[in-house]
Amino acid sequence: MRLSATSLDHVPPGIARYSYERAAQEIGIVHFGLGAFHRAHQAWYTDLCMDAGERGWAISGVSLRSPTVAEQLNPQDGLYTLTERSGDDSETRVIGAVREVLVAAQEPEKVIARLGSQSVSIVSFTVTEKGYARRPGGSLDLAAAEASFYPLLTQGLRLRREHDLPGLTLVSCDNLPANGRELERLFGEWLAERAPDLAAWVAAECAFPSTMVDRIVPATTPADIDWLEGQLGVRDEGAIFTERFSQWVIEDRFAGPRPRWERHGAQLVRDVEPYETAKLRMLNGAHSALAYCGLELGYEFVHEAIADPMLRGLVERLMRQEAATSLSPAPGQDLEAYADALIARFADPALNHRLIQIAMDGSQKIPQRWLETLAYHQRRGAPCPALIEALAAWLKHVRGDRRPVDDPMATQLVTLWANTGSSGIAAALFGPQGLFAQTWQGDEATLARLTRRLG
Ligand code: CS2
Repeated sequence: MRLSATSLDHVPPGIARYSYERAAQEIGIVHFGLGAFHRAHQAWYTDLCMDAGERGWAISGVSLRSPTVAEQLNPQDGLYTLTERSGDDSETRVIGAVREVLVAAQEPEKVIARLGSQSVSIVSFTVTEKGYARRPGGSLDLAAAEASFYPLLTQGLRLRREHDLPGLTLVSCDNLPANGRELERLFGEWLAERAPDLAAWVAAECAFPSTMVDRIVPATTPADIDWLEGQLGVRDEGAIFTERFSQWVIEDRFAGPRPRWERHGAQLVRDVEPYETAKLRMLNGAHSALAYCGLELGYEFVHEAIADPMLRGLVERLMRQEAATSLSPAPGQDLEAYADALIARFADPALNHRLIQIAMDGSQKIPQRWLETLAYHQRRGAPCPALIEALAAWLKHVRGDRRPVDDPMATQLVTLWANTGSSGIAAALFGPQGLFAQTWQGDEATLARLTRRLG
């Protein structure tokens, strides 16, 4: 039996669940990219808000093309469970916040109608780094944008303007520096090309807060789903497993109403930047290093890689001496304590977080995770041996001869490798004309050091 509104009675009473009347909640949020992360994070905070009595924040989730999430959740009336794991403990909650999942490729009109409906005031995004359609230097790739959320968002906003409805708050929840500003800039570039008549209205009526989101959410495995079925008595094809830790720092800049997420642990702040940069350079930077160096050494999971004394040393150095020293912390932000907490989170074996999951889309991730730190230290003439080691492991990974490379630039990188060989690849990417030179251009000695590591 599948989990659903009717089968919920079969779930043991000890399992926590929402207590509000779902059918009475209007849709207040449209979310692009209803993957595991959103369901473990924003949807959970929003569920807690409605549980505490707030109304009208049901979520309409949009998948651009893949029907997978719709097939998981729609037969379950949008219901799914979130299980927090730590050591041997686990705690499961049935989440009611998601009303429906729309597949944009199948029913674009419905998505546009949701965006244009009066009850909606927030559009949020977890479309991953590549969903923003940025070129390596940061400008908008119009062709890639065409295949992402940009056209739907434009049509939805146009509908609002035609009906004299207020604008929307567009909340980016992806791991990009200044993600709100970035979305605003990229969407502005898009509008200038494709809908210039809408640009002034968007600038006046919409808001783009930046947010820092943090929760480690490994991909659910069939074994997880089987285990949970044993606990629940019903099968949840949309089940999500995560850690206990969760953090959401949101810039207080909204165009209209919003849920009181801050009553359930989110932090509303004036400036997200110090938290966002610390998270990207320390947590995500360490994660990517563990992924490429760990895979090279034959590890499968984050907790295995961090237990290796050599990798542990590398990550300690990367976080404390290279990333943390490149940051300007906010008052009260303790980067040493942050590094300690990150090591403990990585070491938790309950998560089974696969390195290959993190290794995905490296070309979209490493500029903000590693290259900005390298650029900072290069200006000061300070070496970054841990980051160079990590970069070498990434270069070896994208050569493509060890395991499949899941990256929108995979073909380009494999071809570059074939053309330049190990003596030329570092310069092709990070030399004066390199593909990533706009973020970090290595000096000769550093590029030579990097090249030697490829041996
Ligand atoms: C990870 C992130 O897959 C990855 O690239 O580094 O998804 C990471 O787990 C989250 O940002 C944690 O908040």
